[in-house]
Amino acid sequence: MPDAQHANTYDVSRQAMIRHDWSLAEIEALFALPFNDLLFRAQQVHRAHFDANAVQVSTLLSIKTGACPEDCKYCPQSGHYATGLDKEKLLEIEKVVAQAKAAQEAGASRFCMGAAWRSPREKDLTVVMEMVRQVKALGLETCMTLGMVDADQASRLAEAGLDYYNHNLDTSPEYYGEIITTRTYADRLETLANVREAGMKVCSGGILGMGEAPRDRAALLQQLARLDPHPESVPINMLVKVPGTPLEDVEDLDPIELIRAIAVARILMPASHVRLSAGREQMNESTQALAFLAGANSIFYGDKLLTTGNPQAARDKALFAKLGLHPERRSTCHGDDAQQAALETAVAHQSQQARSAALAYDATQA
Ligand code: SAM
Ligand code: DTB
Ligand code: SF4
Repeated sequence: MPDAQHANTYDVSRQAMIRHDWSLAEIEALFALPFNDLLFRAQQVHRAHFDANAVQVSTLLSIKTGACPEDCKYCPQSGHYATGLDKEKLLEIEKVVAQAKAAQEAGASRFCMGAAWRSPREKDLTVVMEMVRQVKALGLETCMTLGMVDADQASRLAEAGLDYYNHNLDTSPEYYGEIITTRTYADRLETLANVREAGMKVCSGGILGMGEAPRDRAALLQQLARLDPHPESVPINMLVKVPGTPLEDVEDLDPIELIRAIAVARILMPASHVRLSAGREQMNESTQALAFLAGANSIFYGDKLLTTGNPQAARDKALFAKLGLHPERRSTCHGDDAQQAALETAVAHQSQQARSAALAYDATQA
């Protein structure tokens, strides 16, 4: 971190790194760098903006599951595909708050609630607004992903205190039509503009490994970097191949390509949190470690994503301990230092136990 004397120069140079005009050729040139050069550059950018060993920790909950009218080819919750998923109506507020408390006690700082909707109906919006109020009252950051929202819906969610709204671009504009036909790329950009206009933080990213070309990955990141300001949170999902979805048999993406995409996302959006999102259960520890080295600094934590699995919390604690990572301090809710300190002490204690457990576990595998 800079000392006071250098603070101004440092801020100016940091600001200069924030660009929204990356050309596709420039982005493809980053992807084409020798791997070590790309990771070195991403680490430099990462360290100029973040504590390189801090990882923001969010927990997800599906508050309304399945029977979605949209036809996203990757999604187990689309009503267009037979995935055998148990459908659920909108959860009761008390159940959501109880899950949020459990997530907080386990060490999450943000609680993300997802609904399988094209967009929220009026009667649902009033319920989810109350969920936001009650989850926020626990001292957690709140995030929701409810499909498309218009300007009025976005401002009401913001009024309820919603911190982040997640809405992904998913892939490049060129490949998008191969994946979703029931809403357009322009619809998605409009929702993001409504969220930003309402004063909420934007969470937007995409999915890799859907059979897209390398150029599509570059074009997705270009679209995200064109958003001004950049999304505060950029989830990079690796496709979870769910039987029954049209993408169940798509060819696996080489993990090195995932790492390259994370490194390029870090370079293009230096001050954004880049989340190593869905797909971690299928990844080994080395791939995840490389993702953190490439600049990923956020994860979903907890045994479940929305409908599919995520690494067991105990395994993630062991991984953090092995890599010397720690949960990031909350960026909002200043004045809550006592609670944060208690959380960090609890996590440090658990980390110590997890480190011993990881060593013991590894010894049994040797
Ligand atoms: N229905 C809302 C929407 O689409 O905006 C919110 C929920 S939706 C499940 C949120 C995001 O999860 C999608 O935009 C997509 O990026 C991601 N997702 C869904 N299924 C996935 C899968 N099988 N693998 C990876 N990511 C997935
Ligand atoms: C995001 O980019 N990934 C999360 C969250 N935003 C809502 C969802 C991942 C879903 C993976 C498939 C599932 O569990 O249903
Ligand atoms: Fe519905 Fe969202 Fe799944 Fe698309 S990604 S089918 S909108 S739940």
